[in-house]
Amino acid sequence: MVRRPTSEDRFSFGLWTVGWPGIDPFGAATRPLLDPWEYAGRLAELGAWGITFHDDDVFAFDADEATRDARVARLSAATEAAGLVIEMVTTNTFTHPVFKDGALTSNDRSVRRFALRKVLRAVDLAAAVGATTFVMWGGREGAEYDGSKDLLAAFDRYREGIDTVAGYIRSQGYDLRIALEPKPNEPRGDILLPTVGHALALIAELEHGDIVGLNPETGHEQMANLNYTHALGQALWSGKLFHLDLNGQRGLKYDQDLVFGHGDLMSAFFTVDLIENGFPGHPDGPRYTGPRHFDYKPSRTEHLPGVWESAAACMSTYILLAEKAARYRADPRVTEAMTYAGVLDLAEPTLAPGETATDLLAHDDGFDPAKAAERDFGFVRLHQLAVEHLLG
Ligand SMILES: [Mn+2]
Repeated sequence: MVRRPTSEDRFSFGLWTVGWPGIDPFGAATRPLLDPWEYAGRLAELGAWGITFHDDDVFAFDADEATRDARVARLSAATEAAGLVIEMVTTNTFTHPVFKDGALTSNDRSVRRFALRKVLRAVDLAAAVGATTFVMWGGREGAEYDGSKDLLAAFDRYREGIDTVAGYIRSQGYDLRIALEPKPNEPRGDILLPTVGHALALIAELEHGDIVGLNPETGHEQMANLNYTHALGQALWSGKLFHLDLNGQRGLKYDQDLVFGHGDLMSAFFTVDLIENGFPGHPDGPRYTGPRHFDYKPSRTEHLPGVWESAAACMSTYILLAEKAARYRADPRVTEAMTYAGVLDLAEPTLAPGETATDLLAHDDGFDPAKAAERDFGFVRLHQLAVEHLLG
């Protein structure tokens, strides 16, 4: 029996997740689309703590001011009544045909100016509803054809766009941080900022980079054949893990957005282990303190019961993995295997205090490569212990 999630778990869901009616490039909707406020009560009943949304999840792209305000007010009231928080808001700069060549990096300057206005208005909305993270996913920033984009200018415009938004957040005094969401492809053939590493490199070039971090998504890294837990590790190491999108992906194919753990379960185990327990051997090391946010899609084979079933499954799987990861870390056999493997030795600096490269070159410490090469690391035994905890 899995324990019921509580607000302490800080589980949150995008409205577009449970609210996806099943439209895909080949098929029409398989479920009804509910109003955004109808999802809040149901998610709260399941034990969720928060919700997130794109501007256009709540009001239509071309909604007038009065409609926009009325719908946001209605959602805020429903959210508050359900005891949920709105922890993150983001902008839809990908659905409307105007964004077909991108938003902040469209070749058409008038589109870039319109997109920036739309993003800035969503920042105001985020602050108004009390969100503390503002996600920017540039799904249409990219190309199908290498000759169609001046890449130097595209990075300049991307930097200009993000810095303009970050500067605006700062000038308004909002308690908001931007989290960039990398993705390698889909909907564009190639998307700019395809991985966590690319996004970190762009952040380093920003004027207001201190309030810009990352929102890495499980499936997005795995679509690039990369290790999601490693991506989280480097983002944490860089002080840039601001938010998370947890879901499931099975290998190199379209973005599946499966229930968390319904893809690479072993990888999900180590993802939860890192989030819940931090880096081994670093009790005071950097930790993720944000929401446990799910960005998945209930499969289009499911009708409404399956929607709620799948949302509950994301949370149950997370809880089960967290319990197993805690037992893994507490197991003396794991400590012994980690010690044998040298996992905890990596924290010791390679040079001694005050030692320079010249000192290192001058000093013969009698190291015998042939002898050192005989070392057995025992990584397989350590991993098998993880497998046994995961299975048992
Ligand atoms: Mn996705």
